[in-house]
Amino acid sequence: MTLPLFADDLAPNLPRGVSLFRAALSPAEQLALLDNVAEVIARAPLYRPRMRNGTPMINQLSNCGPWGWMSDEKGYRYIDRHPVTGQPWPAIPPRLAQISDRLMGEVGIEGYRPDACLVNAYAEAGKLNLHQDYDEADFGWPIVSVSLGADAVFVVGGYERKDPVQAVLLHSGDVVVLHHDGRTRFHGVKKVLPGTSPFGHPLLRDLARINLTLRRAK
Ligand code: MD3
Ligand code: FE
Repeated sequence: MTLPLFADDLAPNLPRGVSLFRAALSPAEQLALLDNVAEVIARAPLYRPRMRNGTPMINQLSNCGPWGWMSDEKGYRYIDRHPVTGQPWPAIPPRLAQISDRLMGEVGIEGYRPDACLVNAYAEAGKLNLHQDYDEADFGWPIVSVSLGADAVFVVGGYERKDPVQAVLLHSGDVVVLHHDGRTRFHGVKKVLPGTSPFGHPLLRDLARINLTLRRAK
């Protein structure tokens, strides 16, 4: 018998405020979203921001919505246009806003109007070091995360970097809602599992995994 890598994969016991919706999106919805992401990055090209210390980030990113997340030597912030092209960010695809609305109904949150969506583009060697999302004005609003493409080992911990973390395998079509006391937990992506995407798409020729995070920035 082969031991599964994640014995609790089907029903992981995640902390309060970290709500995982497995296979929330059908394959057709995922492919349509990937088409929308392709349209977004045609207008707002992926680029590799620098961290505060000047080193380039591992993943490329872009944004849609009125505000986009940005990092450089001046630090982290939300800006209203692409830092390379100078153009305003494209609109949040209606399909993505609808997915968020649907899940807000399930977690019982009213009045969530995301004004930013970060597009994280992972190559096969992509990862995201343990961090907190701390650049938004009001942590009372949730973050909605949509995974597309290859599986990824996601980790979520506590409120201090040294706190123990729990690993969860995220698949294409999974959606995570971070709310309440889940919102400010440390989290990251340890690794992408190359070749695990359930389908092909032009975007997934050069990229392994796309993660979309809807946020209320301001
Ligand atoms: C848990 N993205 O963009 S999404 C990020 O898969 C980010 O690309 C990861 O972390 C990714 O900032 C993880 C899931 C996620 C997002 C925000 C969280 C999990 C979170 C905030 C608090 C706790
Ligand atoms: Fe994050």
